[in-house]
Amino acid sequence: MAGTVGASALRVEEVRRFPNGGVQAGPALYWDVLGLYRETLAGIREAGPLDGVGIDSWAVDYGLLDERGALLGNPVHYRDPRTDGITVPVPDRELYDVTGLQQLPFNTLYQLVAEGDRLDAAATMLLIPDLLNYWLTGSLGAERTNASTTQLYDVRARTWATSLAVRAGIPPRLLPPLRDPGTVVGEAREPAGLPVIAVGSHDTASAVVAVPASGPDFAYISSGTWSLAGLELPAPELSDAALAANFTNEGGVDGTIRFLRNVMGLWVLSETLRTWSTSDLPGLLRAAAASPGLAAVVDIDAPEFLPPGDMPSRISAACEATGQRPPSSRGALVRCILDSLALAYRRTLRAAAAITGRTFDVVHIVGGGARNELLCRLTADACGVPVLAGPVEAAALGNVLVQARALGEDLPDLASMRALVRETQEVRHYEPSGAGDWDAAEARLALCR
Ligand code: LRH
Repeated sequence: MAGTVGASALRVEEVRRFPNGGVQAGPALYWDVLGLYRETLAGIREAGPLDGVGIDSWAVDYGLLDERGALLGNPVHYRDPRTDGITVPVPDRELYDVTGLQQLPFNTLYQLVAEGDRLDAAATMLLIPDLLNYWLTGSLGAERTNASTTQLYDVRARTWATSLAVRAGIPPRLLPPLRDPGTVVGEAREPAGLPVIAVGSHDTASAVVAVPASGPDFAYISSGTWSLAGLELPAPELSDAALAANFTNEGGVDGTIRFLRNVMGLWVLSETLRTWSTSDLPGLLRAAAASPGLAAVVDIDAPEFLPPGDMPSRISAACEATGQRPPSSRGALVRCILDSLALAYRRTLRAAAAITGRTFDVVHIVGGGARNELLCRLTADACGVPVLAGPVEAAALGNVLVQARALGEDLPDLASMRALVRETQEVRHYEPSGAGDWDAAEARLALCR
């Protein structure tokens, strides 16, 4: 994406699009990280003269480098089951006290433990954007918002949690110096001299920068492959209630905390389309809109929906296991996915508010899911507050806003960045319609959980 930022001006446009996804090769599911690097270089070239470049990506995954800085093996995809059954000798309460992170099987901590003695040959671990930055510039470092997703980062001290790493058997030498979003990583080797800037390199951190909130009482859903649903806080929330509800405290831009949960997201829908070998999403969404609402709901966060595969069969099985009639048409199945997502947003956002003692009077949906009108409408109905949907390209906007500030643009704080997003980007408004008995659906699902 190429972005332009100025007084009353903010634009991003697509320069180059390429597929990204898991590559199953033999027993492991990998990323094609060299392909990503090649496409990144091609995209930078195609964008023409630039003032800077910033990279953000999904979290938790990494490459290991040897002493010379050469890649040791191909980065593994977090949906690979290699962390199944992996544990660390640190009690959950203590782990949460230090890192504030939700337990997800694919947190970097567990992935590194799963590496076993392969770590012996490694000198450095670089998360994906840091790895691409290293290849671009030769500079080694760990940008803070993404470092905060590893479960190896001390959320209060804002340092690597080295003693925790040692107890888990992870050599602290692997953890490179931390850098803040908005600092300069270095100059690209190609095109020579191009400033490479650390942004909120966790895509969700960049997306939350571009949430067009006008006041403090908002909830957000960064909606894409995952739906990251939660609140922005000034400090981590590490209470027993937060631990029990498995909320995460990820680091945001400007020292904020993203208090949220990973809801399984549109991944379930995209895997459904892949299973059916169709790309007719608009047709399926029309059929879903015409299907009766809340006919069947599943716990979309259940672990069986994490790995790639046949989601329609898994959804039917989940309905049967909970005494509900499985959806009998494609439209009904897509409706079941969207109803279940909206129900998970309601559960998650209400829990976030209850745990923190805060309230929200609007839910912002940013990212690709903001285009899905039915999902936005269902979210407004489920949560009982208005939904403001957009911008779709929130992560790219948050990325260029932080770059622009680093390069001298007058955007002193998140509020000024969000004001510029409000002024320049399309945002759609959905009022709750009162349709659907969401209380009953929630109670029905709670009984089955
Ligand atoms: C979204 C995301 C999310 C992480 C997941 C691995 O793209 O970065 O915030 O939990 O990918």
